[in-house]
Amino acid sequence: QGLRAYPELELPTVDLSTAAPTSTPLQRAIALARRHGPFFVQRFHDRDTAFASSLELVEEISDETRFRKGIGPALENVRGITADGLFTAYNEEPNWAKAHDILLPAFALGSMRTYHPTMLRVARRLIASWDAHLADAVPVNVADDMTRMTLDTIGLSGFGYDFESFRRTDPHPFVQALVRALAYSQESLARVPGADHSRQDAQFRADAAFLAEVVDEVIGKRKANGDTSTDDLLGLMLGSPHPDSGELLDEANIRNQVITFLIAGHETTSGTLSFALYYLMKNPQVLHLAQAEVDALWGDTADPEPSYEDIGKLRYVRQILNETLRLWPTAAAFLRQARVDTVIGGRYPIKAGQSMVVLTPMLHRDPVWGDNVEEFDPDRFAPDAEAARSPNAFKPFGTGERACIGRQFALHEATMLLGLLIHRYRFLDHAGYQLRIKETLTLKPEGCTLTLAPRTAQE
Ligand code: MNH
Repeated sequence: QGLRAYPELELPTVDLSTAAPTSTPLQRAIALARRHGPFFVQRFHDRDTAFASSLELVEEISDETRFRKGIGPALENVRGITADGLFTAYNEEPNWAKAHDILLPAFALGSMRTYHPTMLRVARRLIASWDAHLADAVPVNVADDMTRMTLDTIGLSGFGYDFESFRRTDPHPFVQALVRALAYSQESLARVPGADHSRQDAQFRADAAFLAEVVDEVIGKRKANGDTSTDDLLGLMLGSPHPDSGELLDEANIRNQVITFLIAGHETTSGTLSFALYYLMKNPQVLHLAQAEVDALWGDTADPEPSYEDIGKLRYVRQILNETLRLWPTAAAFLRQARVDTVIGGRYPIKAGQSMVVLTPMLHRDPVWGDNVEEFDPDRFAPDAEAARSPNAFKPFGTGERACIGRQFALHEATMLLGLLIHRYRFLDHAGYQLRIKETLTLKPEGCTLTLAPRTAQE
C-alpha cells in the first residue's frame, strides 16, 4: 500500500495529509463515502487506502476464491499485543489453521449450552447492580456496565477467571490498558512522518506487557489448580491436540490466543448491547413488541430462569440485535486482499496483493436496504425479508473463513441479557441523550446513561 496504490482505478481520491487530526476516523470515512460514493481512495502521506461499500462491490470482494482477509496497518498495530492470535494472524501463519481447528468445536452452536449457566450468572450480576441503581434513582452508564458484563462473561466462561468487574468503581486495569492499546493502534495510523511519538510508544509497550502479565496469571491459575478438563477455551488450548497432527498449541501462542479472546470476546459485544439499549430507549414501539415477546415466554415471574432453549425463542430480540449491528456494526471495517488479478464491478481492475477496506456501516446503508436506511426497524430481519436479500448485504461479523468465530457466543450472550433487561425494566431517557460515537478501533455510544423504572402491568 504505497503512494498511488491504485493508479489504474481512477477512483475519487481524498488527500487527508494536511487535514486536522480526528479521533473519529471511521465516521470521517463514512462522511467521505457519502460524498464521494461507494469506492474511493483516502490518501494520508505515503499511505493510500481504498474504501469499498456498495453491495455490488462487496458481492465480489466476498468471493473467497479471489479475495481473502488482509492484515492492514490497524491490525499490524494490534499485532503488537496479539501477534499470531486468531484475529491478527497472517493467513499463511501455521498457527492460524492450527488454532482454528482446535478451537472451532468450542464455538459451535451446541457449545453455547456449556456457557449458558455462566452467562446467566454474570447477567444476574448486572441485574443486581441495576436494581441497586433503580432503588437509589441513580442513572446507569450503559457502555461501562455492558463492558463489565461482557468482560466477566468471557473471563469466566472462556478461562474460569473472574474479573469481578461489578465490584469495582473504575474499569478493571486490564480494560484500561486494553482501551489505551486499541486507541494507540488507531491513533498511530494518523502519524505525520517525522513526529516524535516515543512517549506513546513506551506506554503501548507497557500496556502490552501488562496485558500479557494478566493473561499469564489467568493461565497460571488454571495450571496450578490441576484442572485438566477441556470444556472451555483454555482447557481446549492446554489439553486438546490438533485433530490431524496431534500437536498442542505452544505456550507463546496460547498466551496470544487468550489475549485475543479477552479482547475480541468483550469489546464488540459490549458496544452492540450498548447501541441496542440506546435504540430501545429511543424507539418505544420496538420496545413494546420486545416486551410482548419476553412476557409471552416468562410471564410476570419476577426472576425468570431462562433455559438454553429459551434464547433461541427470542426471535424479535435477536432481530433488534441484528438491526443494531446493521446501523452500527461495532467492528466497522475489515480488509480484503486480492489473491489474483481480477476485475470487480465490471470495471475496476484489481491486482493480486492489492487490498480494500469494506466500510461495513455504508454497506449496511446500501439502497438494497430501502430508502429509509437510517431508520431503526427490526422488521428488516423478519425471516421473509432476510430470505429475499443477498447474504452479502449484512456483514457485521466479516466474511469467509476468517469471519468471526465468536458470533454464536456473542449472540447467545447478548440475546439473553437484552431479553432479561427488557423483561425487568423500563428505560428512561432522562437526559435526552444524543448519540455520539466513540472510536477505539471498535465503536461505542459515548456518555449514554439511562434511568431505570420497574415494569408495571401497563408498561
Ligand atoms: Mn469477532 C473476527 C466482529 C464477537 C472472536 N469478529 C471478527 C471479525 C469481525 C468480528 C468483523 C472479522 C475481522 C476481519 O475480517 O478482520 N465479533 C464481531 C462482532 C462481535 C464479535 C461485531 C459481537 C457482536 N468475536 C466476538 C466474540 C468472540 C470473537 C464474542 C470470542 C468469544 N472474532 C473473534 C475471533 C476472530 C473474530 C477470534 C478472528 C477469527 C479468525 O480470523 O480466525
